[in-house]
Amino acid sequence: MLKLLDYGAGNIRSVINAVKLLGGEIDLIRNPGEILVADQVIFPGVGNFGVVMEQLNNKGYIEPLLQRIHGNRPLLGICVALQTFFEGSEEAPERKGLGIIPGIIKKFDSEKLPVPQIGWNTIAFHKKSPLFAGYQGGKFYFVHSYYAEIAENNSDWLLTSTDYGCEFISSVEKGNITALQFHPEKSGKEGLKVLENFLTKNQQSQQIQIFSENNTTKRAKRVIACLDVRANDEGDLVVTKGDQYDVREKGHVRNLGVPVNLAERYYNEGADEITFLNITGYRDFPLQDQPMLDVLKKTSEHVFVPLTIGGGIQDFTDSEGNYYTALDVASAYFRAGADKVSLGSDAVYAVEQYFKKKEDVPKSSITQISSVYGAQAVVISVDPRRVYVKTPEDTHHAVIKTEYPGPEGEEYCWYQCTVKGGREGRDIDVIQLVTICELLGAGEILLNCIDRDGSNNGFDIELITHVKKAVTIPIIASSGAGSGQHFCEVFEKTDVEAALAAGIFHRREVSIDEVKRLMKKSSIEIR
Ligand code: 1PR
Repeated sequence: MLKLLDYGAGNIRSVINAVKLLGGEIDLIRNPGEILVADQVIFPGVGNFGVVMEQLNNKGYIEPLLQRIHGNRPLLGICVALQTFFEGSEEAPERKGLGIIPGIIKKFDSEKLPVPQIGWNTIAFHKKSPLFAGYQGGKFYFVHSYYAEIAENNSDWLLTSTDYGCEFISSVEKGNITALQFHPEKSGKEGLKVLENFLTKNQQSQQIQIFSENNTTKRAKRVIACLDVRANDEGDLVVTKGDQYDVREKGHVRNLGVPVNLAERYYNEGADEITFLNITGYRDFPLQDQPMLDVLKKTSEHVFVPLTIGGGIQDFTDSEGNYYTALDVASAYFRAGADKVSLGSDAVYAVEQYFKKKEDVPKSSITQISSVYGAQAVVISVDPRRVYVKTPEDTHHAVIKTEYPGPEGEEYCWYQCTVKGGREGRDIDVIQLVTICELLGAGEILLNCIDRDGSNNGFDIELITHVKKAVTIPIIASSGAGSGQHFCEVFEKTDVEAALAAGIFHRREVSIDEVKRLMKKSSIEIR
């Protein structure tokens, strides 16, 4: 019997769905004894090393896990599970790891590349493994800030390595025990093949090719499809799309499709990630009638790339006086199949609070969620709008000199952050927002631009360059894509890690496949 170690980790639904899709059966381990009786165990992992070790300890899982590993009984660890095999981690120096492999998990150097690593990367083999039978040399999805270092005293475990500013261990294996730093359940068909090999105990190790000639691996720029979701006037949940955030046409909410169906279409077309934005989430509390939770649950049955969900993630008291924290809302989304949550309005309020009263910082929703699920699970969706000024002295905000002057010939502008879907401008600029959110624990920025949204005029390169200089976390460029060439432009002119579009994909003006073909032609690395 195949069992999944359930200790409160983030998104375990995707692993369960992947196993089911592959025709397997999987049960949850809910008490320590079951760890030893299962034929095969999957040990999933998302989140903070310290929290994971604490949860394993509280549930009494550490001893049976060690017994299982020392007894060479089949086990597959995923992501932070690999890191727990080591003696400890810089992420939580006060907590001991399982100590099976010598070494301490280190943090990536953000001077070299954005941290966390979020995205698709290849692997270089150091030995053969049946787990990779049939591997075609494709990329896998990684999401982590910490890594295991290659050393002489762990070379007996080293299976593959990957480069991200340095060469790190991307998988380990000894006998029947394997652990992967990447997420096979989020790595499309290539990842599902690895899981299938584990399930079927595929023993064709002789078929494995060693793909990397010089052991240098390659990471891809991500192409993301975004689905703005809300109820239309008939009460149906639809994918909609605005022009500068106005989603109504002749008084009616535009209906561009059914969320689950569109997400599946984009997965099949090669999207590297799917983002759902519950655009009226700030006024309809997401846990009330749960429509977005259902969308996530259904989508994660067929879509095996990362899913991000945003909208309404904030502390909330319902009409019966029940109080929910932003962490409660985020946890419900993770359990439903989300890999990342995105915060819009609440991030702006957190930054306002930060400037008013710095001691409230640990209570911000960003900090709450990232301290449990890890920074990589917290995206900040920024909705900025240009405010033109004649000279930099006309504002206390960070300005840029623009090539696109304002209505009265103004040569400077600053980017004002908004809340409630662009309805309300606040006295916070985009640089204040992203730098403070990074400080509070955010792991990625989804950088929209109201002026460009739905315009088909291309990404706002000036805004992206401005923001990219201010933070070390990854940035997703968003708003304005009108052609495949606009993706090439944003990747060639800026260092963003990902670019997102909505309208052109929904209206079938350009397919994701076509975007990727153009990127490849322009020598931009794709998945
Ligand atoms: O404030 O935490 O409840 O989150 C609400 C979320 O909903 C925010 O992330 C906010 O960006 C989003 N949102 C709110 N209202 C709208 C609207 O359009 N009326 N959508 C909205 C924002 C922005 C994009 C869009 C790109 C690409 N959509 O993600 O998909 O601009 O569009 P394009 O390629 O067609 O140009 P909270």
